[in-house]
Amino acid sequence: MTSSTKTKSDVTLWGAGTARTLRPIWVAEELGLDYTLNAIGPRTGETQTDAFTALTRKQKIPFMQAGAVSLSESLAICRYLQQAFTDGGLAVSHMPHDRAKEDEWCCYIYGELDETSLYVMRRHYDLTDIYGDAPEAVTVCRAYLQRQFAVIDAHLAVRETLLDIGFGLADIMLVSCLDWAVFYGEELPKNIQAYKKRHAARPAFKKAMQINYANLPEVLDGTA
Ligand SMILES: N[C@@H](CCC(=O)N[C@@H](CS)C(=O)NCC(=O)O)C(=O)O
Repeated sequence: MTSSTKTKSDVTLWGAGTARTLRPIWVAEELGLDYTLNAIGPRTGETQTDAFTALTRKQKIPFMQAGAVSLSESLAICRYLQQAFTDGGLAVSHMPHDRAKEDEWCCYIYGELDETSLYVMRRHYDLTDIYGDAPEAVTVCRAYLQRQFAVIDAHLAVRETLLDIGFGLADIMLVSCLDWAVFYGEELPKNIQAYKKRHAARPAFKKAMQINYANLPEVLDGTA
């Protein structure tokens, strides 16, 4: 993954194939970074090897190393890249209130959409062989997700991006959850649909999708 037009970096990412691994790859592509990707997948055994466990005892992807910095957690990795490489295509929050607003959106999206709704659905709708079938929990999660979508849809009625400073980290968090929701059969409200269409046209998004789902062509061609 090297090119003369890319920003040199010592960033290495681990992980591909999920909405969470898409995030740091997308950020790296927006920033035009020259990075190395070890495209290990979830539930392949690759997160359980001795070598990967020595990097992170969590045995989770995504994971990142850059010099002496080692990070797990998709949001933390994205935040690090956004702050460490400020010359790319992402808005950077310098003012305390912008930074706090960005954190507010990122925490909301991560806590309410990803962890509380979509990941519970992943466990009890998608991965029932491992975590068990829980149709009632999935129904409640779907309703909860739509309540959060209504909040976001109202916010996006008069905006192109979540924050006034422009396209950035919070948008990457949100779009990654929108694709995930659609994949689980959820309808997106009108303003969110337009927002998703607008940002899915970004070249860095398209490239990140190709990289992240290289081993899952059914996700890319919509037949999954
Ligand atoms: N909060 C973490 C969650 C990471 C996570 O749970 N990753 C899953 C894949 S989406 C994983 O690595 N599971 C272990 C495995 O599948 O081997 C993040 O956002 O990075």
